[in-house]
Amino acid sequence: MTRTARIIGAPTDYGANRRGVDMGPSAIRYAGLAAELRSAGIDVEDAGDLAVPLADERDPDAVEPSEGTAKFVREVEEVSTLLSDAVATALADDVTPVVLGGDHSVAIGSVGGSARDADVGVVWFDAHGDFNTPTTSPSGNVHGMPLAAVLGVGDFEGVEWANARGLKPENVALVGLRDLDDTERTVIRESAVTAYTMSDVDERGITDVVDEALTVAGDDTDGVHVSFDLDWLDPNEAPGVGTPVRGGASYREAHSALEQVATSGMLRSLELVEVNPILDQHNETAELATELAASALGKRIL
Ligand code: 4U7
Ligand code: MN
Ligand code: MN
Ligand code: MN
Repeated sequence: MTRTARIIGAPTDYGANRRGVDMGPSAIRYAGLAAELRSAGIDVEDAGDLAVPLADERDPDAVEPSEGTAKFVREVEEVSTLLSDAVATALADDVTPVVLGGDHSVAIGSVGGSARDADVGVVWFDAHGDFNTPTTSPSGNVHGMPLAAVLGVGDFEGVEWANARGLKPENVALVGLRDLDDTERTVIRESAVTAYTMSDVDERGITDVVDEALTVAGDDTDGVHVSFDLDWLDPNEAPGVGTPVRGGASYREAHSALEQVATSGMLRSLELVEVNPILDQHNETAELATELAASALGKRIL
């Protein structure tokens, strides 16, 4: 059966520390996402972009981080609610949501929508843990908090718009970590999520790690949401991201990981986040995002 992908743009940067990721959906479409997916034999619908509150005048540095702050949390809530509905609607229409960020705070909406009426697991490809809470965050930026938000950790306990109904920490796997904040590290250790660092990838190889991550996410669930932060890749491969960290996944490791996702047959929803066209070189990070989406959705060479 041919899979139909529905592209949903979430052009927001309210969760990030710098402007630019709001142009991600546009850059990824310009890089040819729909054509790339169609040439891989996938049917494509484009739902356009969510109506994100206008941000042209805002200055992230104007909001001082203080303990317990989540910057622009009202705007993040608004976008999350819109996105959660769009993702849940796509799934009800029997198509695969492909969400284009936007900063990683959009995961609150996409995971929320994916896990609204089903038990869902999550594989989180990222240099970062995204497990801060307003209390532990050194920055106050919500893109460093979405996993804690959907799991209801700390300040997020009982926050209905943020918590994902059908998601348990036992079904969350983080892959490729290499930059955690001190308190965030402790919270991850104490949580029931499974976390693999880049050292695990070095020692065991990407295939073994992703295989185990998919087993964790797929254990007794109806499907898997893949949240893909482009900063998971090494900055040499993906320069157009807001918070680059050296020592990331290679081009081949990234394709291989997402080909494994496709082969598993468990992919329920996908998101590609944190592409920042302002920092990119010749749109190559957006092009990479289009290629990787095709791999995740089942593109085959032969
Ligand atoms: B991304 C950070 F302090 N941990 O919380 C924070 F280092 O979605 C970075 O993974 C978060 O890109 C990065 O602000 C968020 C920081
Ligand atoms: Mn992230
Ligand atoms: Mn990241
Ligand atoms: Mn980032």
